[in-house]
Amino acid sequence: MNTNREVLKEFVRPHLTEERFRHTIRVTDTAHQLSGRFGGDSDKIEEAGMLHDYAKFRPKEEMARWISGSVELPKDLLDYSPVLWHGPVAVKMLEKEWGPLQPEVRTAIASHTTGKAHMSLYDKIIFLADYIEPARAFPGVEEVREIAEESLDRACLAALTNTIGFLMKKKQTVYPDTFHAYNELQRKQEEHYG
Ligand code: DGI
Ligand code: FE
Ligand code: FE
Repeated sequence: MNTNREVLKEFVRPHLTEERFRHTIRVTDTAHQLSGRFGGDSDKIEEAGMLHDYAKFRPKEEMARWISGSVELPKDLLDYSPVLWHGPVAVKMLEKEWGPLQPEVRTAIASHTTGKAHMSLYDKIIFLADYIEPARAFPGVEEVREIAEESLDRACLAALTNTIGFLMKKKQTVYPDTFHAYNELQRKQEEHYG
């Protein structure tokens, strides 16, 4: 068995519910499948997948303190849903509670919920794996899974389109980085096919 996986499992398990722990394993396995198709280093995928929801259950007040207190974390997060805070905050908590993270792992964890402009291969793989892991049942997820067989960019774009549409239909705000991610990938498609 992968020793790194065992170490990561025991590290994250106490921080997650059983259901969230199982989601974490599914995201990591899905990320490895995507990486087999699109590339990337498997140790980095493993770490980013296993750690991406590390801060999911931290109290809102604690996450808000991390955001206010860190020079690196964008303060505008505080104007948006607390659901968006656990990725960026996890990176800061992990530096203290786990150890140094490689840059690719940091940004993949930080951007896994919102996406961002100029996502790296790792950012896209974790973002997409979180969206399409086998237990996800959002409307439209099956189409995103099919696109993910062929194109990482088009699959991320489809996931972003669904999420933005879903948030708007529910009359919720959308974090600007989500639009930046959408715009960049949409523009890329237009340049290819337009
Ligand atoms: O932590 P997970 O439940 O595994 O998934 P996640 O970190 O992707 O959180 C997803 C939720 O965040 C999803 O239900 C949509 C919601 N959300 C709220 N505001 C925004 C947002 N997602 C994006 N991309 N942008 C937003 O502004
Ligand atoms: Fe998450
Ligand atoms: Fe997740």
